[in-house]
Amino acid sequence: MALSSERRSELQGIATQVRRDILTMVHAAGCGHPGGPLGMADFMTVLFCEHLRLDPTCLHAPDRDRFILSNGHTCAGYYSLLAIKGIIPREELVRFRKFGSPLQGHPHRNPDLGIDFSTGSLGNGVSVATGMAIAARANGWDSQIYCTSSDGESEEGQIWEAATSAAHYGVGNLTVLVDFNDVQIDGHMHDVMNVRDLAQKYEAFGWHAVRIDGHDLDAVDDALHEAKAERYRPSAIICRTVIGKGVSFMEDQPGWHGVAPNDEQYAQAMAELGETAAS
Ligand SMILES: Cc1ncc(C[n+]2csc(CCOP(=O)(O)OP(=O)(O)O)c2C)c(N)n1
Repeated sequence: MALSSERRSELQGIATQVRRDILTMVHAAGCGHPGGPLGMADFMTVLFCEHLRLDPTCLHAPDRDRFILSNGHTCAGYYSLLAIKGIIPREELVRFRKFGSPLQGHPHRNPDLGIDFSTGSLGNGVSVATGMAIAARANGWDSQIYCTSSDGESEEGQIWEAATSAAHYGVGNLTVLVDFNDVQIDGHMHDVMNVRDLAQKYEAFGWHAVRIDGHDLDAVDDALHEAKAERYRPSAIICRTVIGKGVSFMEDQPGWHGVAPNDEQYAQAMAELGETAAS
């Protein structure tokens, strides 16, 4: 079950590629959200490349796994991974946020691109994912439903209505990965709105919940295996991350929540990532 050292270094290379794509897309668009997806790149890479059953061969299969990016503003990394999986043509990535592109600044549902739900208005994704999990079970499908959320999004009351329902209906096929970087749009969470221990909260709502280092590929992989083994409880994986991870001047800086790097910053960031990029 554990990642081999070869696979771990391949995944590290893919996560670096995702980070480079995020910067290239946001820089080309001149706007967007680089910080969040840079922090999520490691756990999203493990999810997409090791667990999520979504690729060009099963795109339209009703019983495939589903994915919802409930913190929709972090979509640059999501689109990069869809390209890495061969679902989105790579050349589309630089049209991110451009007029006419299917890759807008928040995900727009598109069955041909494997985008399972439109998000951006925070708070909705866990509810929709709960519905998908109930539907999959009712149809007898062996699908896992994955949904990301964030510490900032956890301020939304609807998250906790969904958490109540998911536990009530015992959807063991639902896994929520929460990006806990202690940052939201207006600053650090602990200054703006302290949501405290989200693992304890999910547990209190009847979920299986764990706290992990969201940059530790093995910890993410283990947590996803454990979540899949849960039959009757939904799972929450609280991933501790650093916003802007991988780019020295963006790390733990709330200012990089939603600003594009200028040419000089972009060059510096890409140089930093180049040192460890996949060949
Ligand atoms: C319902 C709703 N309210 C407000 C916003 C504006 N908004 C966009 S991102 C964001 C902060 C979300 O926090 P988090 O996801 O933790 O931010 P990050 O870690 O990506 O910086 C807010 C309030 C929104 N998209 N939807």
